[in-house]
Amino acid sequence: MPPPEGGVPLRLPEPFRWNSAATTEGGRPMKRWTLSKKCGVFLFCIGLTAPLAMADEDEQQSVTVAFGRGLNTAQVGNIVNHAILPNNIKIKQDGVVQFLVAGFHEPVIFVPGVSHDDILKIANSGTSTFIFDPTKPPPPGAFYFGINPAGGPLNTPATPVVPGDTRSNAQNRVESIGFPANRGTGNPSSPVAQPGVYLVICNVRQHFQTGMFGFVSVEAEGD
Ligand SMILES: [Cu+2]
Repeated sequence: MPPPEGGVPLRLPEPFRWNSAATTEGGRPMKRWTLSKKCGVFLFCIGLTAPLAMADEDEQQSVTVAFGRGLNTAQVGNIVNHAILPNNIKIKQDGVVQFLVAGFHEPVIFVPGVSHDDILKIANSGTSTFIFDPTKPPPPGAFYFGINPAGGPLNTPATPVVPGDTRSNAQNRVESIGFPANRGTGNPSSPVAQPGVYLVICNVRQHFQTGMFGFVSVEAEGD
């Protein structure tokens, strides 16, 4: 049934019927198509802008960070892969940072007040693979001490596809670090994250020395 003169069709028009017989019934079906196209474009635009607006909020509460630039990073001296991206992370208290650890890396995060120079002095005073032994308790000032990338004492073996492929899921993993306003439970438990700037390093000595570090700025909720 055609809509009242000058009115809008009560039924939602079917968007892709413009090539059907209905299009030959005078001009009105064409108007239907035009209207449905406008509706479609409008809804499409809402679809595009709504997630962007929400992402703006989400970025402050959940941030994904590349910890290593690619999976196959076990080669000594491959400084291309000694990267934290982005390396200047902002998050609200109670937020979480997901480090996508790709390769032989170990994230360590220090409380505000521990500086890059403090750690560089320690790093330059030794020569072993790690700055802080991953099989020992966390170093002073550590807010978070990452998972041993060698897979612990069992040294989880790689699952090579081709000879020389050293990838394994002991090295390639997600480490999810919360910055809560209240202490959590568990072992290790989540310590309270006071607002401030937290230094993030890779505990592999050479990686840190070649620039694998960054910062997480934790803002108080409401700021
Ligand atoms: Cu590293």
